[in-house]
Amino acid sequence: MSMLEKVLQKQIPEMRNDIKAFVKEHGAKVIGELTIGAAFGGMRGLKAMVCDTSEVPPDKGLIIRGIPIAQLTSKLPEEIFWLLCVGTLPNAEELKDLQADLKARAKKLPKYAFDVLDAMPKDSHPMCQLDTAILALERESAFRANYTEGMKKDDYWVPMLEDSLNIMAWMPEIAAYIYRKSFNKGPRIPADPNLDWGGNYAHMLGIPDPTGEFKNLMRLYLTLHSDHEGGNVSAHTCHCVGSALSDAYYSVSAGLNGLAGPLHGLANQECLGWILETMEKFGGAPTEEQLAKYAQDTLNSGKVVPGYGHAVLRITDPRFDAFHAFGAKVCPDDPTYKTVARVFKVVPEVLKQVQKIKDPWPNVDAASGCLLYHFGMKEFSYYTVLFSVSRTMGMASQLVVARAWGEPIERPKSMPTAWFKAQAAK
Ligand code: HAX
Repeated sequence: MSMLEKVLQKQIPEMRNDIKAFVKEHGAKVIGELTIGAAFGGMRGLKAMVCDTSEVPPDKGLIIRGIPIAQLTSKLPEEIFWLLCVGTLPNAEELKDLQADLKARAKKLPKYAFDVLDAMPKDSHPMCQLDTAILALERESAFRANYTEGMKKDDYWVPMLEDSLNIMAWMPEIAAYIYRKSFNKGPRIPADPNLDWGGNYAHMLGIPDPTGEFKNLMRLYLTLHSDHEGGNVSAHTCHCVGSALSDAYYSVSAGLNGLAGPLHGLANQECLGWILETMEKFGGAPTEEQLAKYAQDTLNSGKVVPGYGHAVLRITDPRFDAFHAFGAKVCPDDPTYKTVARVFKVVPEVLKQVQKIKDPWPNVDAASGCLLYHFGMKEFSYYTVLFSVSRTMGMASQLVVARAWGEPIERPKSMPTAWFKAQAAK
């Protein structure tokens, strides 16, 4: 048994009993109110879901198990996965055990995953390819096999962890293959057994990396995107599908389909596109005045300025700050990075003039693209796949935790518009 499973085995019964007792005692307490605006407004602000892996206070940004993301930027993504699942960071021995487990699992990636990808048109969107490959691997699900045999409810989390770890272990090789295949980068690059999870993904992508900074960028990228509480589209979708006891392959693939939307994960591909558009229009890094005008023109044409705004945050996203700082260290003179830094100076002021925009500040997607571009990863349509590899950690850990405490099937009540109108008339 892996050290991760052992630690969880110890802590889960207590967590389960604690939640059960809490709900039994306080289940009838009222903790909020529901407005018509929230019902018609994407359920904004409705505190009706439980997520213990991370939280996102609007004025602080991402906090993973009590630790602000700004304090986690030097950690490896595997350490973050452990933190998400367990609630504390792993010690050196535990980290080593998790890394060895992921490497052993990676070797068992079924080859038919590549056959499925090879059968798809080369120009299928990389996100569609990724989601399809993960879904195809559902055949391997330990959860489904155990459920069919009649496993006890208290044990659901064990095969859910098993499936989640396999998806985590297989994700980098599948994602790297999609990159190399879709963009004619040459044959698949075998894993390097000496590298960590994130470093190995960077290695298998095959981006030239003489300084090792691309590997560092990937580690940072995977850490920063790992989780963002439970209500965002991908986390919520994964969670909802999982609540029907669909296994991790079904659930993660479903969550990734949500991440592929332009208002969610796809924004990072759109964001760099917007930056490059400005550079093309003005023949290099635009001035602050030119950028302000371009942002205004974007708004006037009815489009959003990608990389800015957030459904929950009301500050500059600390994950943006982390990328910004990485760029300042590694490529301060890169014209695309310079443009991103300049946009950060002027765009919030432009967006502040639009009353309806609640958050004029940059989100995580505003800076990541220019760093990828700097290292030569110029295929925008691939960027959300990087996000997906990372967000798998959040979705998978949330699935394990939900099965651990026995969360029931999700089933909010919907009502017709006429019912809401009748309530308003009362
Ligand atoms: N540019 C122009 N208009 C914007 C805007 C922006 N950057 N951000 C918000 N608005 C508009 C909204 O479109 C909305 O207009 P309508 O009422 O006409 O539809 C209005 O302002 C109110 O929106 P809000 O309440 O401030 O924000 P929402 O919670 O509705 O939406 C979004 C949050 C992130 C979707 C939004 O800010 C947006 O579209 N931003 C640009 C796209 C983007 O960067 N997405 C990535 C977000 C991070 C993420 O999840 N990554 O996965």
